[in-house]
Amino acid sequence: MKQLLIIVCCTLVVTNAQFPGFNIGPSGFGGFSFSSPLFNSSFTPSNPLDRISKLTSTIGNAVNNVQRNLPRLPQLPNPISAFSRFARPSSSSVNSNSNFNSNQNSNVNRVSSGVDAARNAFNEIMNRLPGVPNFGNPSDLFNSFRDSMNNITDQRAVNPDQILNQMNQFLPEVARVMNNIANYTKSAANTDAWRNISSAIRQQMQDRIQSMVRGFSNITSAIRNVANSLPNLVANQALNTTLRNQPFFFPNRSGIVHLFEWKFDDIAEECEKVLGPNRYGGVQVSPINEYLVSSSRAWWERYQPVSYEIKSRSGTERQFSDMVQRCLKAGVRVYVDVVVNHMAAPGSSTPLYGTAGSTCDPLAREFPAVPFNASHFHADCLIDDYNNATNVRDCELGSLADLDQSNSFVREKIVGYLNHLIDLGVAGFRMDACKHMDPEDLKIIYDSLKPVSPLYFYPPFARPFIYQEVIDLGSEAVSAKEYTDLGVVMEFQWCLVVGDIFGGNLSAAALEMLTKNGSTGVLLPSSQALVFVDNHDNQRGHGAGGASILNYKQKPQYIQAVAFTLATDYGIARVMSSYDFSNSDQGPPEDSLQIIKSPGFAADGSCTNGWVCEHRWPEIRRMILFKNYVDGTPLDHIQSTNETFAFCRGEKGFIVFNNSEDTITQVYHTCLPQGQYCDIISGELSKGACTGTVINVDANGDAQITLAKNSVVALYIPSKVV
Ligand code: LAG
Ligand code: CA
Repeated sequence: MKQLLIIVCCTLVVTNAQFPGFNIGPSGFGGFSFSSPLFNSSFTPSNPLDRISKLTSTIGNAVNNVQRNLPRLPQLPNPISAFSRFARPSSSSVNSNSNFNSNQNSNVNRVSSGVDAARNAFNEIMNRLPGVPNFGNPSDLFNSFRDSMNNITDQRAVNPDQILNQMNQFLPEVARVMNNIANYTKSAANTDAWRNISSAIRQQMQDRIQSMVRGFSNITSAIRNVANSLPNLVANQALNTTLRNQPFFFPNRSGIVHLFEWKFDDIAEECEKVLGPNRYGGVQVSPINEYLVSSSRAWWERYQPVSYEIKSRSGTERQFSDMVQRCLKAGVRVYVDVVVNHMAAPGSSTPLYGTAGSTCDPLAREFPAVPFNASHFHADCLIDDYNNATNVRDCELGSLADLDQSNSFVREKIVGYLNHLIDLGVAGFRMDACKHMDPEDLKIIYDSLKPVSPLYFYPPFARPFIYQEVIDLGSEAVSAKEYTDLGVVMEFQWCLVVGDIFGGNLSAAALEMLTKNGSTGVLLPSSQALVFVDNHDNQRGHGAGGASILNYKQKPQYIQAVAFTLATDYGIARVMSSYDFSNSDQGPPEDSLQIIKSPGFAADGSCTNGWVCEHRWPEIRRMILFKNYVDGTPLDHIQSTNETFAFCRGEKGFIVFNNSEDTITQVYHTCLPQGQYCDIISGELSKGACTGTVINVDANGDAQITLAKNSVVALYIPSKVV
């Protein structure tokens, strides 16, 4: 684990060049910083690799110095005049001109050859990454580095320790070069002698400075390439992500909140104020690429793509990228809803317009902003037979133009879009409409994706998290099982069963099938399943599930269902966060210009302006804390009747449900140490006092509990009053 973090850190440092704003090269210089709490905390002083962290910050400082001293140079047509403009009288200009000239000349020589050397070296490394050599002479460093790679054919044979040792050796060299450059630019900025040098030397300098600038820019991209190639090296060393089932939650966090239709700026703030502090694991955003502007601005316009430009009712690419970084800083991962089965459907007029202003003609299959044309789509036919997999996959879902994912250009465009999102720091994807795409094609697409970048605190070489929408209630030609080798699959039976149980149509005892042990043979394997009470479709009668599905409108039942989903040990949990709706097409709250309204917040933390914000409901956010706390404990001591269902999570937590219309009092075994516990559904422990129901657990771990109709009581160690 330690090694893992270290690789993350070093790569993080070396590749900080990827952060927006840092851009060395002819277009100018921006901010550059290495600070990161994770980075700092990952090194212990006794660690021999501590040195790497020090060196990398030395390099960072040097680069900062270079930037500080050279700020405007590349933007001006004549670098020499830029230099003289920078030149300020200083005591150092007492040097005689000739001395100064020859000193500076040799400085420039040294620097530009240093830059060239570093650039070449980085390019070499990039071509062939670290092996296992010993370096003697620093000047042979980079070559040895490359040569040592020649014999390595099996990635699994690569030893990360040795690679880190090499880092230890090559970073000083980089630091040295960068420091030289920094010193040089400092002296250049502090003297006015530049004005006096001969025109011949000026010319030479101009050339060299330009080559230096080019060198910088090459180094930057080479470093970036090194970092991007690094993930191919030690695959599988740390964490097996080949099943793409790791959501990459930060420690002691879990649960993905779908902030349906939210704007990026609002999501960023929500990450900082609510999701981070309440220890949610991640946030799912609604489709962010350009889609159809529908006349009614229905929510479902997001499922009619027009291009892969990131511009939606939620905001621009810039806003999205800022949001990802702010959420990451708050410890919250970001997942994007990705629609690539189809493009927009024909409408009543032509052309149709997208949210970025692009036009398209879906009937003619023309989407010039991608560009897609008729050759990239399946032949025209409507899906009309769910017992026929080919019909389901190669025909149109409700006349949405059906992309042909076996076409290499189509794949390339999809992979390009997803890789771009990875570059922006996302942890993974909700893949829309997977039932309607061939798993073989999806496999090729997923296999072509880059690893998530260590720059954003992912383990090295990890594959993105993928959760696929395959609505399988057991009766169709396409089954969810066809997709579980590719990534996680949404378990839609969950919505149905949990809805029927808490809706009062099924015995509470049936909850057992929603535990890891009880689910075998009934549900998908727990490690490949994502579960939720409702999603943006079935909460409003779209998709499947009909009247069984619970949503925020049935509050007590809904809270029970969500509490159960978060308390059990099955699957990865997602929490729906809605806006209030009265008809099933209705889009998000908007103003008179059709701009989505930001949520407002009442004093008690609940949302206003038409937003429901289930994720802020105290019962739900406290259950996230419960979930995190009991993570890894066994689910046992199941106690069930037709109306009630209770279980322990190790000796850390206990929960009990009553799905009947009657009040029930009963004694339960809680597995908890003796004491008084605050029920975290009805209240919480605040300054040592419980604002809700207090439950007495006796010396045997038993407690008499009275449950109101359709209610749940949850206790855990942190809610112990005394
Ligand atoms: C999904 N998963 O497989 C999404 O979760 C779901 O929200 C999408 O349907 C669907 N697949 C396609 O991505 C949604 C609405 C549909 C809507 C569609 C496209 O549930 O009702 O269809 O997005 O916008 C709409 C109209 C249809 C019409 C269609 C084409 O509602 O009546 O046939 O557009 O014009
Ligand atoms: Ca299809």
